[in-house]
Amino acid sequence: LLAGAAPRFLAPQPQPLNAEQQELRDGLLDHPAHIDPKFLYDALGSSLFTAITQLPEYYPTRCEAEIFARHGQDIARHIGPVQAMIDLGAGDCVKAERLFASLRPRHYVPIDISADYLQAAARRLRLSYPDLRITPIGLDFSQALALPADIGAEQRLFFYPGSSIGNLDPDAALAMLRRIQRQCAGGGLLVGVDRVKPRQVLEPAYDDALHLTAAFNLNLLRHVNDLLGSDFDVDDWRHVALFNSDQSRIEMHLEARRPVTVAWPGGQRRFDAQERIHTENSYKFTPETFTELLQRAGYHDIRHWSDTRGWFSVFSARA
Ligand code: AVI
Repeated sequence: LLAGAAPRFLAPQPQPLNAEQQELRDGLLDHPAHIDPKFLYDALGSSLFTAITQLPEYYPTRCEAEIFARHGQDIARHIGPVQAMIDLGAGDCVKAERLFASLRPRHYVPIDISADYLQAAARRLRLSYPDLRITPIGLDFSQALALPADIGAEQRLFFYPGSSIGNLDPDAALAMLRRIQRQCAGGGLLVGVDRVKPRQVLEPAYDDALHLTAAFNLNLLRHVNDLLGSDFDVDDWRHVALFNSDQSRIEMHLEARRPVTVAWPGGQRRFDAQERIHTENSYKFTPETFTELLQRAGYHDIRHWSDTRGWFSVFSARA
């Protein structure tokens, strides 16, 4: 300090935002605002989703399980021998586990953005399957799908159940299917896909009587607060789910109950009452639209199986 100069106190400067924080900020400043659905899955979000799959209204999980129970042997025959089973968005790994007996993989590679949840699931599996090699990978595979070199290139099966492919916009879904195709040339893909059906069935599945889906959607704001340092108050927001038949998708939004200003280090956004943040799309397919998508992504020898009501389909395709 120079003699006689008054001491100056600098206001603390906000830290520069990391890539994830920039993505969140850009989405919040957009019109309309949006948050990528991958941010639904912190530890609590993953647990809430597991609870949702047990709701009477949320049919996809039960329909898919019915397909594997009824047609598992036929599906396994179509797939052939499996060296490594790579489970995209594995969560609690329960779906893959049900197929171990029929597919008999030697190596199981569960991948999930929610790394802690995945590690706990892998620990549980290791106790039940001491002879199975298990390599859990905590990864956001929505951008890139780099697999460790020790996962052999032969007889790879990518397992992408639950219609998670439906949470990607059409261009991103095609890009994802192509990325998988490049990673498993000579192998295959087993993918679950939700089907178009009446709004009266679709909308309650995403807006259930116990409000678990509302909690799942609202929990996103707490996760964003953790990641971005924002000050969302969950009580200011309402869960909205609707079927957009033109786009063939369920949309989830969070709607401001009153005028709200949300601030984070270095920025803020004012939302009017009833203004929405778009938080998820869940696309619904017909067997024809999904077959065409697989063909465009370079797959062949495509077969599919459905539940008795024709609400859900499982596709097996060669890469
Ligand atoms: C994970 N994904 C396939 C679910 C779906 O049905 O789109 C996520 C979900 N969102 C609300 N409920 C469930």
